[in-house]
Amino acid sequence: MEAHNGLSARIVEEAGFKGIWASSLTISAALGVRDNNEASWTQVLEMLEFMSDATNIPILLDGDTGYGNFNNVRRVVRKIEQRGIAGLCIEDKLFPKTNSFIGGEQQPLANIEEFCGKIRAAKDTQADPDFQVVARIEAFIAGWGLDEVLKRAQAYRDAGADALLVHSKITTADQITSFMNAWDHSCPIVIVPTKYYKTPSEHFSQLGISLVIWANHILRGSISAMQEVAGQLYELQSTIRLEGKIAPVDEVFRLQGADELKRAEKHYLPFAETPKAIVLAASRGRKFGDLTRDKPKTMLEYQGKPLLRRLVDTFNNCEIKDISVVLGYRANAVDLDNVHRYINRPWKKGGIASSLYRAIDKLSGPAIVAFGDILFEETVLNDLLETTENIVLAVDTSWANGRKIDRDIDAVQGTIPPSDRYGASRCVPLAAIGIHLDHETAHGEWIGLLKLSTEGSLRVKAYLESYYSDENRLEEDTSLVQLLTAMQAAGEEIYVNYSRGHWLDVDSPEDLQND
Ligand code: SPV
Ligand code: MG
Repeated sequence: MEAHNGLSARIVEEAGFKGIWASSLTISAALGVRDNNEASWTQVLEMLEFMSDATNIPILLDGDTGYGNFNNVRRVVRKIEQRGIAGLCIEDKLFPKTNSFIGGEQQPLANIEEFCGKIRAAKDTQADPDFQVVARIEAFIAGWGLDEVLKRAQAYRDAGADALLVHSKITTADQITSFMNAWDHSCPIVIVPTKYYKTPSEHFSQLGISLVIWANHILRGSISAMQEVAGQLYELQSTIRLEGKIAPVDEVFRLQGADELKRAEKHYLPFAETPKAIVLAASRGRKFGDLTRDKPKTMLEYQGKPLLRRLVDTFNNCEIKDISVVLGYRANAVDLDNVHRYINRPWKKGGIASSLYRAIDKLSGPAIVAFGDILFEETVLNDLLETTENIVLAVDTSWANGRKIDRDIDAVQGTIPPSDRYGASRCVPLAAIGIHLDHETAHGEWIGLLKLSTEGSLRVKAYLESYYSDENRLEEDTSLVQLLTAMQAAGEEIYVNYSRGHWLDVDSPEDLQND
Protein backbone atom coordinates (compact mmCIF):
# COMPACT_ATOMS: atom_id res chain seq x y z
CA MET A 1 0.00 0.00 0.00
CA GLU A 2 1.21 3.45 -0.92
CA ALA A 3 2.21 6.00 1.68
CA HIS A 4 3.69 9.44 1.23
CA ASN A 5 4.68 10.68 4.70
CA GLY A 6 4.99 9.53 8.30
CA LEU A 7 1.29 9.82 9.07
CA SER A 8 0.05 7.91 6.02
CA ALA A 9 2.75 5.28 6.55
CA ARG A 10 1.51 4.66 10.09
CA ILE A 11 -2.08 4.45 8.89
CA VAL A 12 -1.07 1.88 6.27
CA GLU A 13 0.69 -0.24 8.86
CA GLU A 14 -2.27 -0.03 11.26
CA ALA A 15 -4.61 -1.15 8.48
CA GLY A 16 -2.67 -4.43 8.38
CA PHE A 17 -0.61 -4.11 5.19
CA LYS A 18 2.64 -6.04 5.17
CA GLY A 19 4.62 -3.42 3.32
CA ILE A 20 4.68 0.15 2.09
CA TRP A 21 5.20 1.51 -1.40
CA ALA A 22 6.94 4.88 -1.10
CA SER A 23 5.37 6.16 -4.30
CA SER A 24 7.08 8.87 -6.34
CA LEU A 25 3.67 10.05 -7.54
CA THR A 26 2.15 10.48 -4.11
CA ILE A 27 5.25 11.79 -2.33
CA SER A 28 5.59 14.47 -5.03
CA ALA A 29 1.87 15.21 -4.95
CA ALA A 30 1.90 15.55 -1.16
CA LEU A 31 4.75 18.03 -1.59
CA GLY A 32 2.67 19.90 -4.15
CA VAL A 33 4.97 19.15 -7.09
CA ARG A 34 4.82 16.98 -10.22
CA ASP A 35 6.03 13.39 -10.53
CA ASN A 36 8.87 14.53 -12.80
CA ASN A 37 11.78 14.41 -10.35
CA GLU A 38 10.85 17.91 -9.27
CA ALA A 39 11.41 16.87 -5.66
CA SER A 40 15.11 16.15 -5.35
CA TRP A 41 16.14 12.68 -4.26
CA THR A 42 17.38 13.97 -0.92
CA GLN A 43 13.97 15.55 -0.32
CA VAL A 44 12.48 12.11 -0.99
CA LEU A 45 15.09 10.64 1.35
CA GLU A 46 14.03 13.00 4.10
CA MET A 47 10.40 11.92 3.72
CA LEU A 48 11.48 8.27 3.78
CA GLU A 49 13.19 8.88 7.08
CA PHE A 50 9.91 10.06 8.61
CA MET A 51 8.07 7.11 7.11
CA SER A 52 10.65 4.67 8.37
CA ASP A 53 10.62 6.20 11.86
CA ALA A 54 6.83 5.95 11.96
CA THR A 55 6.57 2.27 11.05
CA ASN A 56 7.92 -1.25 11.51
CA ILE A 57 6.93 -2.85 8.21
CA PRO A 58 9.21 -2.92 5.14
CA ILE A 59 9.23 0.09 2.84
CA LEU A 60 9.97 -0.29 -0.88
CA LEU A 61 11.17 2.97 -2.39
CA ASP A 62 9.83 3.88 -5.79
CA GLY A 63 13.23 5.22 -6.83
CA ASP A 64 12.22 6.29 -10.37
CA THR A 65 15.24 5.82 -12.67
CA GLY A 66 17.67 5.81 -9.75
CA TYR A 67 18.10 9.60 -10.06
CA GLY A 68 20.97 9.38 -12.54
CA ASN A 69 23.34 6.62 -13.64
CA PHE A 70 24.71 3.56 -11.78
CA ASN A 71 26.74 5.79 -9.50
CA ASN A 72 23.69 7.68 -8.28
CA VAL A 73 21.98 4.33 -7.70
CA ARG A 74 24.86 3.17 -5.50
CA ARG A 75 24.59 6.27 -3.38
CA VAL A 76 20.81 5.98 -3.11
CA VAL A 77 21.09 2.37 -1.92
CA ARG A 78 23.59 3.34 0.77
CA LYS A 79 21.52 6.26 1.96
CA ILE A 80 18.19 4.46 2.08
CA GLU A 81 19.67 1.45 3.81
CA GLN A 82 20.93 3.82 6.49
CA ARG A 83 17.33 4.83 7.03
CA GLY A 84 16.03 1.29 7.31
CA ILE A 85 14.37 1.14 3.90
CA ALA A 86 13.88 -2.47 2.78
CA GLY A 87 14.22 -2.17 -0.97
CA LEU A 88 14.61 -0.05 -4.06
CA CYS A 89 12.55 -0.19 -7.25
CA ILE A 90 14.12 1.39 -10.34
CA GLU A 91 12.42 1.78 -13.70
CA ASP A 92 13.93 1.55 -17.17
CA LYS A 93 13.22 5.11 -18.28
CA LEU A 94 15.44 8.20 -18.53
CA PHE A 95 16.03 10.92 -15.94
CA PRO A 96 14.03 13.10 -15.45
CA LYS A 97 11.14 10.73 -15.86
CA THR A 98 7.42 11.43 -16.17
CA ASN A 99 4.65 9.49 -14.48
CA SER A 100 3.72 6.41 -16.51
CA PHE A 101 0.14 7.57 -16.97
CA ILE A 102 1.14 10.85 -18.64
CA GLY A 103 2.08 10.38 -22.32
CA GLY A 104 3.71 7.02 -21.65
CA GLU A 105 4.36 6.34 -25.33
CA GLN A 106 6.51 9.42 -25.69
CA GLN A 107 8.88 8.32 -22.96
CA PRO A 108 12.08 6.69 -24.22
CA LEU A 109 13.20 3.51 -22.47
CA ALA A 110 16.63 3.03 -21.02
CA ASN A 111 19.25 1.03 -22.87
CA ILE A 112 19.02 -2.54 -21.54
CA GLU A 113 22.76 -2.94 -20.79
CA GLU A 114 22.94 0.42 -19.11
CA PHE A 115 19.92 -0.44 -16.93
CA CYS A 116 21.37 -3.86 -16.08
CA GLY A 117 24.47 -2.01 -14.87
CA LYS A 118 22.27 -0.06 -12.44
CA ILE A 119 20.74 -3.28 -11.14
CA ARG A 120 24.19 -4.81 -10.61
CA ALA A 121 25.43 -1.64 -8.96
CA ALA A 122 22.48 -1.69 -6.55
CA LYS A 123 23.00 -5.36 -5.68
CA ASP A 124 26.74 -4.89 -5.22
CA THR A 125 26.18 -1.90 -2.92
CA GLN A 126 23.56 -3.25 -0.52
CA ALA A 127 24.91 -4.04 2.94
CA ASP A 128 21.89 -5.97 4.22
CA PRO A 129 21.46 -9.33 2.46
CA ASP A 130 17.68 -8.93 2.79
CA PHE A 131 17.64 -5.66 0.86
CA GLN A 132 15.53 -6.08 -2.30
CA VAL A 133 16.15 -4.61 -5.73
CA VAL A 134 13.07 -4.54 -7.93
CA ALA A 135 13.51 -3.80 -11.65
CA ARG A 136 10.53 -2.14 -13.26
CA ILE A 137 9.74 -2.72 -16.91
CA GLU A 138 8.03 0.19 -18.67
CA ALA A 139 7.89 -1.41 -22.13
CA PHE A 140 4.09 -1.93 -22.14
CA ILE A 141 3.65 1.69 -20.95
CA ALA A 142 5.88 2.99 -23.76
CA GLY A 143 3.85 1.08 -26.36
CA TRP A 144 6.07 -1.95 -26.87
CA GLY A 145 4.77 -5.50 -27.14
CA LEU A 146 5.20 -8.66 -25.09
CA ASP A 147 8.52 -9.64 -26.74
CA GLU A 148 10.25 -6.47 -25.58
CA VAL A 149 8.87 -6.96 -22.09
CA LEU A 150 10.07 -10.56 -21.94
CA LYS A 151 13.49 -9.63 -23.30
CA ARG A 152 13.92 -6.99 -20.60
CA ALA A 153 12.52 -9.27 -17.90
CA GLN A 154 15.13 -11.93 -18.64
CA ALA A 155 17.96 -9.41 -18.84
CA TYR A 156 17.04 -7.73 -15.56
CA ARG A 157 16.60 -11.04 -13.78
CA ASP A 158 20.00 -12.15 -15.05
CA ALA A 159 21.52 -8.90 -13.85
CA GLY A 160 20.44 -9.87 -10.34
CA ALA A 161 17.06 -8.20 -9.76
CA ASP A 162 15.25 -9.81 -6.82
CA ALA A 163 11.86 -9.16 -8.45
CA LEU A 164 10.40 -7.55 -11.56
CA LEU A 165 7.65 -4.97 -11.66
CA VAL A 166 5.74 -5.25 -14.91
CA HIS A 167 3.71 -2.09 -15.43
CA SER A 168 0.63 -1.70 -17.59
CA LYS A 169 -1.76 1.19 -18.10
CA ILE A 170 -4.59 -0.46 -20.02
CA THR A 171 -7.90 -0.95 -18.25
CA THR A 172 -7.83 -4.74 -18.38
CA ALA A 173 -5.27 -7.21 -17.02
CA ASP A 174 -4.65 -8.56 -20.55
CA GLN A 175 -1.02 -7.42 -20.89
CA ILE A 176 -0.16 -8.74 -17.45
CA THR A 177 -1.98 -12.02 -18.10
CA SER A 178 -0.15 -12.52 -21.41
CA PHE A 179 3.18 -11.79 -19.74
CA MET A 180 2.55 -14.21 -16.87
CA ASN A 181 1.53 -16.95 -19.28
CA ALA A 182 4.75 -16.50 -21.25
CA TRP A 183 7.09 -15.93 -18.30
CA ASP A 184 9.12 -18.76 -16.79
CA HIS A 185 8.38 -17.62 -13.22
CA SER A 186 12.08 -17.53 -12.45
CA CYS A 187 11.69 -14.56 -10.12
CA PRO A 188 8.81 -12.85 -8.27
CA ILE A 189 6.53 -10.53 -10.26
CA VAL A 190 5.07 -7.28 -8.91
CA ILE A 191 2.18 -5.37 -10.49
CA VAL A 192 0.43 -2.00 -10.03
CA PRO A 193 -3.23 -2.42 -11.05
CA THR A 194 -4.18 1.26 -10.87
CA LYS A 195 -5.88 1.19 -14.30
CA TYR A 196 -7.08 -2.43 -14.38
CA TYR A 197 -8.57 -2.26 -10.90
CA LYS A 198 -11.70 -4.14 -11.99
CA THR A 199 -9.78 -7.39 -12.20
CA PRO A 200 -10.32 -9.37 -8.98
CA SER A 201 -7.19 -9.99 -6.94
CA GLU A 202 -7.74 -13.77 -7.11
CA HIS A 203 -6.91 -13.57 -10.80
CA PHE A 204 -3.49 -12.16 -9.92
CA SER A 205 -2.87 -14.95 -7.40
CA GLN A 206 -3.86 -17.53 -9.97
CA LEU A 207 -1.40 -16.03 -12.45
CA GLY A 208 1.35 -16.48 -9.86
CA ILE A 209 1.91 -12.79 -9.16
CA SER A 210 3.76 -12.28 -5.88
CA LEU A 211 2.93 -8.73 -4.96
CA VAL A 212 0.21 -6.20 -5.80
CA ILE A 213 0.88 -2.53 -5.12
CA TRP A 214 -2.04 -0.17 -4.48
CA ALA A 215 0.06 2.73 -5.59
CA ASN A 216 -1.88 5.92 -4.87
CA HIS A 217 -5.12 5.16 -3.09
CA ILE A 218 -4.77 6.71 0.32
CA LEU A 219 -3.49 9.90 -1.26
CA ARG A 220 -6.55 9.93 -3.51
CA GLY A 221 -8.82 9.18 -0.55
CA SER A 222 -7.31 12.00 1.42
CA ILE A 223 -7.61 14.43 -1.50
CA SER A 224 -11.36 13.76 -1.64
CA ALA A 225 -11.67 14.16 2.13
CA MET A 226 -9.64 17.36 2.21
CA GLN A 227 -11.59 18.88 -0.67
CA GLU A 228 -14.89 18.03 0.98
CA VAL A 229 -13.91 19.41 4.39
CA ALA A 230 -12.29 22.56 3.00
CA GLY A 231 -15.23 23.21 0.66
CA GLN A 232 -17.91 22.64 3.29
CA LEU A 233 -16.10 24.63 5.90
CA TYR A 234 -15.66 27.55 3.55
CA GLU A 235 -19.33 27.44 2.69
CA LEU A 236 -20.72 26.90 6.21
CA GLN A 237 -18.17 28.96 8.13
CA SER A 238 -18.69 26.51 10.97
CA THR A 239 -17.47 23.04 11.87
CA ILE A 240 -20.65 21.90 13.59
CA ARG A 241 -21.78 19.65 10.74
CA LEU A 242 -18.28 18.36 10.12
CA GLU A 243 -17.07 17.43 13.59
CA GLY A 244 -18.71 14.00 13.57
CA LYS A 245 -17.15 13.17 10.21
CA ILE A 246 -13.56 14.20 10.74
CA ALA A 247 -10.99 12.52 12.98
CA PRO A 248 -11.01 13.97 16.50
CA VAL A 249 -7.88 15.83 17.56
CA ASP A 250 -7.21 12.99 20.02
CA GLU A 251 -6.91 10.63 17.07
CA VAL A 252 -4.23 12.89 15.64
CA PHE A 253 -2.38 12.72 18.96
CA ARG A 254 -2.74 8.94 19.05
CA LEU A 255 -1.29 8.56 15.57
CA GLN A 256 1.59 10.80 16.58
CA GLY A 257 2.32 8.58 19.58
CA ALA A 258 1.63 11.30 22.15
CA ASP A 259 1.11 8.67 24.87
CA GLU A 260 4.60 7.30 24.44
CA LEU A 261 6.07 10.74 25.03
CA LYS A 262 4.00 11.12 28.19
CA ARG A 263 5.35 7.82 29.50
CA ALA A 264 8.90 8.73 28.52
CA GLU A 265 8.61 12.09 30.26
CA LYS A 266 7.60 10.29 33.43
CA HIS A 267 10.59 8.03 33.05
CA TYR A 268 13.22 10.58 32.13
CA LEU A 269 11.97 13.88 33.56
CA PRO A 270 11.28 13.23 37.24
CA PHE A 271 10.84 16.96 37.90
CA ALA A 272 8.96 17.72 34.71
CA GLU A 273 5.64 18.22 36.47
CA THR A 274 5.05 21.89 37.22
CA PRO A 275 3.77 22.49 40.71
CA LYS A 276 0.21 23.47 41.44
CA ALA A 277 -0.60 26.26 43.85
CA ILE A 278 -3.24 26.07 46.56
CA VAL A 279 -4.15 29.40 48.18
CA LEU A 280 -5.96 29.20 51.50
CA ALA A 281 -8.13 32.31 51.60
CA ALA A 282 -11.34 31.45 53.45
CA SER A 283 -11.13 33.92 56.29
CA ARG A 284 -12.61 37.37 56.62
CA GLY A 285 -9.82 39.18 58.43
CA ARG A 286 -11.68 40.68 61.35
CA LYS A 287 -8.95 43.12 62.24
CA PHE A 288 -9.73 45.01 59.06
CA GLY A 289 -13.21 45.98 60.24
CA ASP A 290 -15.27 47.62 57.51
CA LEU A 291 -12.63 46.99 54.89
CA THR A 292 -13.65 43.33 54.90
CA ARG A 293 -17.38 43.81 55.30
CA ASP A 294 -18.13 42.88 51.68
CA LYS A 295 -15.10 40.86 50.72
CA PRO A 296 -12.57 38.49 52.26
CA LYS A 297 -9.16 39.64 53.33
CA THR A 298 -7.54 38.13 50.26
CA MET A 299 -9.37 40.70 48.09
CA LEU A 300 -7.97 43.70 49.97
CA GLU A 301 -5.98 45.88 47.69
CA TYR A 302 -2.28 46.51 48.02
CA GLN A 303 -1.08 49.26 45.70
CA GLY A 304 -4.31 49.10 43.72
CA LYS A 305 -4.41 45.34 43.20
CA PRO A 306 -6.09 42.68 45.38
CA LEU A 307 -3.71 40.44 47.32
CA LEU A 308 -5.06 37.36 45.58
CA ARG A 309 -4.47 38.92 42.14
CA ARG A 310 -0.89 39.64 43.18
CA LEU A 311 -0.43 36.09 44.41
CA VAL A 312 -1.78 34.66 41.16
CA ASP A 313 0.51 36.96 39.15
CA THR A 314 3.53 35.84 41.17
CA PHE A 315 2.64 32.19 40.62
CA ASN A 316 2.10 32.78 36.91
CA ASN A 317 5.44 34.54 36.64
CA CYS A 318 7.04 31.43 38.13
CA GLU A 319 5.30 29.24 35.48
CA ILE A 320 2.64 27.98 37.90
CA LYS A 321 -0.72 28.09 36.16
CA ASP A 322 -2.78 25.47 37.99
CA ILE A 323 -3.94 27.61 40.88
CA SER A 324 -6.68 26.70 43.33
CA VAL A 325 -8.19 29.03 45.89
CA VAL A 326 -10.10 27.84 48.92
CA LEU A 327 -12.65 30.50 49.76
CA GLY A 328 -15.17 30.86 52.57
CA TYR A 329 -16.22 34.33 53.70
CA ARG A 330 -17.94 36.28 50.87
CA ALA A 331 -16.70 33.88 48.23
CA ASN A 332 -18.86 35.64 45.65
CA ALA A 333 -16.76 38.77 45.96
CA VAL A 334 -13.83 36.88 44.44
CA ASP A 335 -14.14 37.24 40.70
CA LEU A 336 -10.80 35.96 39.47
CA ASP A 337 -10.88 33.82 36.37
CA ASN A 338 -8.39 31.09 35.64
CA VAL A 339 -8.35 29.78 39.21
CA HIS A 340 -10.07 26.67 40.58
CA ARG A 341 -12.44 27.59 43.38
CA TYR A 342 -13.11 25.49 46.45
CA ILE A 343 -15.42 26.52 49.25
CA ASN A 344 -14.78 25.78 52.90
CA ARG A 345 -18.30 26.07 54.28
CA PRO A 346 -17.90 26.32 58.05
CA TRP A 347 -14.90 28.59 57.44
CA LYS A 348 -15.41 30.29 60.75
CA LYS A 349 -15.14 27.10 62.76
CA GLY A 350 -12.84 24.94 60.68
CA GLY A 351 -9.25 26.06 60.86
CA ILE A 352 -6.95 26.56 57.93
CA ALA A 353 -6.12 22.84 57.85
CA SER A 354 -9.75 22.16 56.99
CA SER A 355 -9.42 24.60 54.06
CA LEU A 356 -6.51 22.59 52.70
CA TYR A 357 -8.60 19.46 53.13
CA ARG A 358 -11.28 20.95 50.81
CA ALA A 359 -8.72 21.09 48.00
CA ILE A 360 -7.33 17.63 48.75
CA ASP A 361 -7.76 16.44 45.14
CA LYS A 362 -5.10 19.00 44.20
CA LEU A 363 -2.57 17.22 46.39
CA SER A 364 -1.11 15.11 43.64
CA GLY A 365 2.22 16.01 42.15
CA PRO A 366 4.30 18.90 43.46
CA ALA A 367 2.38 21.74 45.11
CA ILE A 368 2.83 25.08 46.79
CA VAL A 369 0.44 25.90 49.60
CA ALA A 370 0.12 29.61 50.41
CA PHE A 371 -1.93 31.71 52.79
CA GLY A 372 -4.20 34.15 50.98
CA ASP A 373 -3.00 37.16 52.96
CA ILE A 374 0.68 37.16 52.20
CA LEU A 375 2.72 38.70 49.42
CA PHE A 376 6.15 37.54 48.40
CA GLU A 377 8.52 38.22 45.58
CA GLU A 378 9.29 35.65 42.91
CA THR A 379 12.77 35.06 44.28
CA VAL A 380 11.30 33.72 47.54
CA LEU A 381 9.11 31.28 45.63
CA ASN A 382 11.82 30.24 43.18
CA ASP A 383 14.18 29.65 46.04
CA LEU A 384 11.64 27.38 47.71
CA LEU A 385 10.88 25.54 44.47
CA GLU A 386 14.54 24.68 44.09
CA THR A 387 14.60 22.65 47.29
CA THR A 388 14.53 18.89 46.84
CA GLU A 389 13.07 17.86 50.20
CA ASN A 390 9.47 16.68 50.39
CA ILE A 391 7.90 19.09 52.86
CA VAL A 392 9.55 22.50 53.17
CA LEU A 393 8.47 25.69 54.95
CA ALA A 394 9.71 29.07 53.67
CA VAL A 395 11.24 30.81 56.68
CA ASP A 396 12.23 34.47 56.90
CA THR A 397 15.30 35.07 59.01
CA SER A 398 14.81 38.85 59.14
CA TRP A 399 11.64 38.35 61.15
CA ALA A 400 12.77 39.94 64.37
CA ASN A 401 13.24 43.34 62.75
CA GLY A 402 10.73 46.18 62.90
CA ARG A 403 7.14 46.19 63.87
CA LYS A 404 6.54 42.41 63.80
CA ILE A 405 7.89 42.21 67.28
CA ASP A 406 4.52 42.31 69.04
CA ARG A 407 2.60 40.00 66.76
CA ASP A 408 1.58 36.41 66.99
CA ILE A 409 3.92 34.81 64.54
CA ASP A 410 4.76 31.24 63.61
CA ALA A 411 8.27 31.29 65.01
CA VAL A 412 10.59 28.62 63.70
CA GLN A 413 13.65 26.92 64.98
CA GLY A 414 15.78 24.90 62.57
CA THR A 415 18.11 22.10 63.64
CA ILE A 416 20.92 24.26 62.25
CA PRO A 417 20.76 28.05 62.63
CA PRO A 418 20.78 30.21 59.48
CA SER A 419 24.17 31.41 58.39
CA ASP A 420 25.46 33.78 55.71
CA ARG A 421 28.66 31.77 55.51
CA TYR A 422 29.63 30.48 52.04
CA GLY A 423 28.32 26.96 51.55
CA ALA A 424 26.04 27.04 54.57
CA SER A 425 22.93 24.96 54.05
CA ARG A 426 19.73 26.97 53.70
CA CYS A 427 17.37 24.03 53.77
CA VAL A 428 17.62 22.26 57.14
CA PRO A 429 15.35 19.98 59.18
CA LEU A 430 12.76 21.73 61.31
CA ALA A 431 13.35 21.56 65.06
CA ALA A 432 10.23 23.35 66.30
CA ILE A 433 7.51 25.73 65.14
CA GLY A 434 4.70 27.64 66.87
CA ILE A 435 3.45 30.94 68.16
CA HIS A 436 4.61 30.08 71.64
CA LEU A 437 8.17 29.36 70.65
CA ASP A 438 10.64 31.51 72.58
CA HIS A 439 11.63 34.32 70.26
CA GLU A 440 15.10 34.39 71.77
CA THR A 441 15.90 30.93 70.51
CA ALA A 442 13.88 31.06 67.26
CA HIS A 443 15.68 31.38 63.93
CA GLY A 444 12.94 32.88 61.84
CA GLU A 445 9.29 33.13 60.97
CA TRP A 446 7.28 30.88 58.70
CA ILE A 447 5.90 33.17 56.02
CA GLY A 448 2.86 31.04 55.19
CA LEU A 449 4.36 29.33 52.17
CA LEU A 450 4.78 25.55 52.08
CA LYS A 451 6.35 23.47 49.36
CA LEU A 452 5.37 19.85 48.79
CA SER A 453 7.16 17.52 46.39
CA THR A 454 5.11 14.80 44.71
CA GLU A 455 5.93 12.56 47.67
CA GLY A 456 5.24 15.41 50.10
CA SER A 457 1.80 15.96 48.57
CA LEU A 458 1.02 12.27 48.95
CA ARG A 459 2.03 12.27 52.60
CA VAL A 460 0.09 15.41 53.50
CA LYS A 461 -2.90 14.05 51.60
CA ALA A 462 -2.74 10.75 53.47
CA TYR A 463 -2.47 12.57 56.77
CA LEU A 464 -5.42 14.86 55.99
CA GLU A 465 -7.52 11.91 54.92
CA SER A 466 -6.93 10.07 58.12
CA TYR A 467 -7.28 13.19 60.29
CA TYR A 468 -10.59 14.23 58.74
CA SER A 469 -12.00 10.71 58.61
CA ASP A 470 -13.64 11.98 61.77
CA GLU A 471 -15.91 14.63 60.21
CA ASN A 472 -16.39 16.51 63.49
CA ARG A 473 -12.87 17.73 63.09
CA LEU A 474 -13.96 19.83 60.11
CA GLU A 475 -15.47 22.19 62.65
CA GLU A 476 -12.38 22.31 64.83
CA ASP A 477 -9.91 25.14 64.53
CA THR A 478 -6.84 23.26 63.35
CA SER A 479 -3.97 25.29 61.95
CA LEU A 480 -1.44 24.12 59.38
CA VAL A 481 1.23 24.42 62.03
CA GLN A 482 -0.68 21.99 64.24
CA LEU A 483 -1.06 19.64 61.31
CA LEU A 484 2.62 19.75 60.40
CA THR A 485 3.69 19.43 64.02
CA ALA A 486 1.53 16.33 64.37
CA MET A 487 3.02 14.89 61.20
CA GLN A 488 6.50 15.58 62.50
CA ALA A 489 5.66 13.91 65.80
CA ALA A 490 4.52 10.89 63.80
CA GLY A 491 8.00 10.67 62.25
CA GLU A 492 7.64 12.85 59.15
CA GLU A 493 10.67 14.91 58.16
CA ILE A 494 9.77 18.58 57.80
CA TYR A 495 12.31 21.09 56.49
CA VAL A 496 12.74 24.84 56.67
CA ASN A 497 14.23 26.90 53.88
CA TYR A 498 15.86 30.11 55.12
CA SER A 499 15.55 33.32 53.14
CA ARG A 500 15.67 36.99 54.10
CA GLY A 501 12.76 39.38 53.66
CA HIS A 502 11.06 40.22 50.37
CA TRP A 503 7.63 39.27 51.62
CA LEU A 504 4.73 40.85 53.44
CA ASP A 505 2.25 39.46 55.92
CA VAL A 506 -0.92 41.52 55.64
CA ASP A 507 -2.11 41.40 59.19
CA SER A 508 -3.51 44.87 59.87
CA PRO A 509 -4.70 47.88 57.83
CA GLU A 510 -1.32 49.55 58.26
CA ASP A 511 0.32 46.72 56.31
CA LEU A 512 -1.67 47.84 53.29
CA GLN A 513 -0.05 51.27 53.38
CA ASN A 514 2.65 51.63 50.87
CA ASP A 515 5.74 52.29 52.97
C1 SPV B 1 4.11 5.63 -8.38
O1 SPV B 1 3.29 5.26 -7.55
O2 SPV B 1 4.71 6.67 -8.30
C2 SPV B 1 4.39 4.78 -9.53
C3 SPV B 1 3.33 3.94 -10.06
O3 SPV B 1 5.47 4.86 -10.04
S1 SPV B 1 2.59 4.81 -11.32
O4 SPV B 1 2.06 6.01 -10.80
O5 SPV B 1 1.58 3.91 -11.82
O6 SPV B 1 3.59 5.07 -12.34
MG1 MG C 1 6.55 6.45 -9.45
